[in-house]
Amino acid sequence: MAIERTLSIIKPDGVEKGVIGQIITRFESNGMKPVAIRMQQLSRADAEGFYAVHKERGFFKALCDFMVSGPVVIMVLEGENAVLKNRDLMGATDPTKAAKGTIRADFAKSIDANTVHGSDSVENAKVEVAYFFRTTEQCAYEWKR
Ligand code: IDP
Ligand code: MG
Repeated sequence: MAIERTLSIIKPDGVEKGVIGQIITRFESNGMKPVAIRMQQLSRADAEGFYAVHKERGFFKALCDFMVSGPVVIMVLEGENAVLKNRDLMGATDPTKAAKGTIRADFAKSIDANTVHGSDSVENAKVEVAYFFRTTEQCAYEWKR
């Protein structure tokens, strides 16, 4: 399997709840390593640009309002099959439908405040990683097998 990189965001509700460490532990215990991490208060322009694919959707304004409501933790995760693995660990978008033991099932309150973002394809991961991190801000990690 290929080593991939994916973008993960711990949304304002996850930061507020104090579960940054627990969420990163889930990534690390499932074979993914952060290669870049930054805590940031997103501006409205940051949030709208990041979620531009959803700009015609009814929930776009609420989503951007939520994403600027407090600081987030943005990170690049690296590991085998990282894009899908992260999506599996996150659980479904709607936390009431998320599988038991997933991040959203365990920590999320609602579809708006659903604790984490994760890229949904290798192609989108490249775009999303580049949106937040310069190449020089991403560390190289030598995988020991
Ligand atoms: P994802 O985060 O699981 O990839 P997307 O469909 O890409 O889900 O939507 C981006 C974000 O927009 C979701 O995480 C969620 O917070 C919000 N969202 C998506 N669908 C709805 C909806 O039907 N109502 C309200 N918010 C939504
Ligand atoms: Mg998505």
